[in-house]
Amino acid sequence: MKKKALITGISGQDGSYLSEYLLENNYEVFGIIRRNSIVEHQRNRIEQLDNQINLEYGDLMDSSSLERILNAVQPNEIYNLAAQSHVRISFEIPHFTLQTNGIGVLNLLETFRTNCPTAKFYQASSSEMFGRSVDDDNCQRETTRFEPTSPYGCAKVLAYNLVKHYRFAYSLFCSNGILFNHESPRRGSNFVTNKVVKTAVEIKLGLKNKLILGNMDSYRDWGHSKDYVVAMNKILNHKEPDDFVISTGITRSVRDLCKYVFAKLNLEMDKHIFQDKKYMRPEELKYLKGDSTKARKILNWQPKISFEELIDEMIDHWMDLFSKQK
Ligand code: G4F
Repeated sequence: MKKKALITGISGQDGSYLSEYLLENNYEVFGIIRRNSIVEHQRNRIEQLDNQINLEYGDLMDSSSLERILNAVQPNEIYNLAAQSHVRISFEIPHFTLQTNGIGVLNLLETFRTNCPTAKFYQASSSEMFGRSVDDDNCQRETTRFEPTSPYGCAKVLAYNLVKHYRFAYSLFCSNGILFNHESPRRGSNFVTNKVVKTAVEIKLGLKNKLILGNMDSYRDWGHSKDYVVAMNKILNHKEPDDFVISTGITRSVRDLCKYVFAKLNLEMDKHIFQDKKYMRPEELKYLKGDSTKARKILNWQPKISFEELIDEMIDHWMDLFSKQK
């Protein structure tokens, strides 16, 4: 019998790569999508999988939909990837972010506990939970304290704690993957990597002249989403529920990212990049560098795609797309 995986947020970057990975590994894949007035927007990352996955309309804020779906599917594995995932926007819609990323997780945990308690539950926790906190060796790991610096980070800490609570209180298999930033050509183009790459390619092709950014001096540990979905599956197939940091261990500033992309495209940064307060955050998370030793040792996981390969793939993606359009 094939294992059944249920993915919330299946139409997002990670949901689409995870679906592909699970299908390759002989899973039956079910996904929850939210109603959207433009249907194509929800499906463009997963349309290549149209006949291979089962989609259901639902919402983390609608417990009746969760109950209907979990009850009918009886999944072996639940991956909760649904979220309001944009940190800066979480300052503008803090209530919605807390509801979806915090209470929404509680709704899903309760539905899981009461409808299919033998399933395994993965929660998409985030390095944003570390916020201001860095260990003495300049890394963040599973034992680093959480000091979130955004409504998004606060909500993710709530969800992380709920997941641990359900593990201990009800002996359920619930695990947190604490993922550092992970990108790909499927990343939303309002996140910094894809914004920089897409706009730089547009500048190269003469379609735009300016790239307007916020803070260029924050540091992030960027990996490839394709590598990180493998870790999600390994976390749920470990013998016991636990929490794991997933990261590359290499950190770079937004400025370094721009330097790499602009050099690759033979463009001068100073001529094209400008900063605007509107992209700055009321409080910035300045520095992320993950130590994923635990996942590397216990799960035998490691990232395979380098930063350079990741960014080159993103550049090629936009070059192909815009060149075709031209
Ligand atoms: O790409 P970002 O928006 O990602 P951020 O805020 O680190 O969050 C991402 O990673 C988290 C993991 O730690 C996830 F949990 C979360 O869901 C999301 O996937 O911003 C990265 C950095 C920030 O310091 C930001 O201030 O880039 C800086 N930045 C500078 N200019 C900008 C811009 N970010 C965006 N989105 N847009 C800009 O114009």
